[in-house]
Amino acid sequence: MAEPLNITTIEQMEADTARLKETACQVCAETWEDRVKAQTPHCKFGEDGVCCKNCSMGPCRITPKAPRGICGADAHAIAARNYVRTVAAGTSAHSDHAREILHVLHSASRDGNYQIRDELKLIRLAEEWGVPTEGRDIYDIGHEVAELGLEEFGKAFGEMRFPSRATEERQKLWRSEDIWPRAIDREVVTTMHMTHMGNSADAEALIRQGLRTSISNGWGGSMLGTEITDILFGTPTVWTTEGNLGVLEADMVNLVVHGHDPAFSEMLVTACEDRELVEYARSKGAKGINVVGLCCTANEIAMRHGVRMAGNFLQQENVVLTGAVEMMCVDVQCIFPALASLTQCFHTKFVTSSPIARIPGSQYVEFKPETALEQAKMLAREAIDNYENRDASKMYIPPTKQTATVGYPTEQIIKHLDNVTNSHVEVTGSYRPVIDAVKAGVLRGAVAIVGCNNPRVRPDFSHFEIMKELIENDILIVATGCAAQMATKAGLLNKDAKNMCGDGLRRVCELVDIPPILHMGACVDISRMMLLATGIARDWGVDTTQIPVVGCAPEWMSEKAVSIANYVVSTGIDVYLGIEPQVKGSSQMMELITDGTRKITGAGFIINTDPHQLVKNIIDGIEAKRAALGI
Ligand code: XCC
Ligand code: SF4
Repeated sequence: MAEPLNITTIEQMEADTARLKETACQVCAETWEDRVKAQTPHCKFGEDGVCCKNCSMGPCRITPKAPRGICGADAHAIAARNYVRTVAAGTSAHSDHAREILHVLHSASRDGNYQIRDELKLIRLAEEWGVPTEGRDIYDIGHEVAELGLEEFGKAFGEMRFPSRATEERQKLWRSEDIWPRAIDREVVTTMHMTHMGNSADAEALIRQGLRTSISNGWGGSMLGTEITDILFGTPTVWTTEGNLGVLEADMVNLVVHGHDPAFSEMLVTACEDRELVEYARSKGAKGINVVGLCCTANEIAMRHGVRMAGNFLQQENVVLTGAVEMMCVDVQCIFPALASLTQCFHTKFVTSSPIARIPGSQYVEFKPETALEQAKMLAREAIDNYENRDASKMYIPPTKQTATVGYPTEQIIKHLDNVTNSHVEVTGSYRPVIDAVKAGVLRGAVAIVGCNNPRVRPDFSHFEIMKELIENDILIVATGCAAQMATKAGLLNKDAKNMCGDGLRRVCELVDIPPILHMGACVDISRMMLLATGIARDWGVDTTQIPVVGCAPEWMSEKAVSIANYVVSTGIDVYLGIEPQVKGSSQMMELITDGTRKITGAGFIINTDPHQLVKNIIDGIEAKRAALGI
């Protein structure tokens, strides 16, 4: 047996939360735990997806006595319409984030606030899109690429570009099934139109539109978000960092960034490195400025700067409850409006920055690329000024933290594989070594574990159990979003975690010098996973649906997650869900999301709310894929 490992258990994390809950009581603040109680039991109609309020004749709710809404829509139509609207909302969120980043690229200049950091990646994308590069200024190329990227949202004719990065088989299938997206905004609008009162009532037609909309996200908005972010801020590299509440420092100015769009957080990181500001913090009695991240913004800056991560989604209130945060700066998505009243119980300043996420009770500083650095410095100064307002009687920082190795985009994975095989030049730049390990059975397969945490289940528990069991069974994990941060908090991104693995995976970790769970980034970076799966399938000579690779969202909660799950299924990859989608009131919808999509894309959802059962389902699924490949 391997030596005992330094792992933070769920019980330890819960003990920290319980201790911080005492502070909440002391300052008379409520937290999500209280609101969960107040909201329980949840509305059954909403849970089952059979409440419609798409017109003012309703709301209509489906019961055995009233099987149709006033217009005659049945449970299947209503559940399907609600569901694909969720896909459209999730697609909007990721894609609008990408649009913002494209505008930042469009305004980037040599002497401006934002520069182009990865010129090679820009050139490669320009060539892919037929943008001339010879003898041109890199900023001219960047601006033209940004314009073309922005056209992906609303072009009047034609279709989207990135889906042609998929395997030949996928592309053919997306065409024959007529789900190749035309433009991002167009698919979202079509979905909203189809679900307007008096339009589609056919659940299957709606599901198909949901798939097409989701592809415009995964092979569109999200992929643009990832590519352009890499071009602007650099393609991530491997960093050793730390995660969990213990990254907050008692004797430093703590500035927390939270959200998703790295344009804001990158600038805050830069501002806080400013020597003058660091000196200013010292003059106020602090040892320096400590920038830490929450949610996906944390993933973005951890992978590019090694910035430490304070935690994932359900940890956002805990961070404030330490009483040690001078300022929390947020951009978009996954921000609890509750932070406004909670921060008011402390000295913490709560700064919102985007017209997309306006929260009453926050200090609103609209963030603009032209004035970004100036604004970031102004905020950092304000955070420093706030240091002296701390109230020691309300302060407690749990010391819990773990070391983590993060930053494995596909480029880094390939690089690590090349290091292993650098004696055989012919395999450089390919996934052959992984494929060989999978074929030999040293690795059984891979699982992408993604998504949020969710109080519908014991938070982080499902992630932990599933990750542990998979690596014990020689299944490699790639992770993004709050799932990746759960792994960080637990210590599973530490290279020593190889000692928890089965013999095969442990050998691979040693040989390639990686942890058994590869941190691939934020939620938009699930597009990286699609390209990883595509690269593996190509080098294998099969389609993405055939390789022993699956997706898993054990504790998902957001609309983005529903859009993601749909584009992963569209890519032919099964998705294992630990939380039920809200369609249970329609037998037809349950059939469509689990088996119906299988007939269209070759993949579907497997749903199980018991994490131990779910992990068995995953292993069975991977073994079935192996058997079908004859390995
Ligand atoms: Fe949000 Fe991306 Fe979910 Fe975390 S994982 S709670 S969406 S921060 Ni995407
Ligand atoms: Fe009711 Fe139909 Fe209106 Fe929905 S669209 S609220 S089911 S009448």
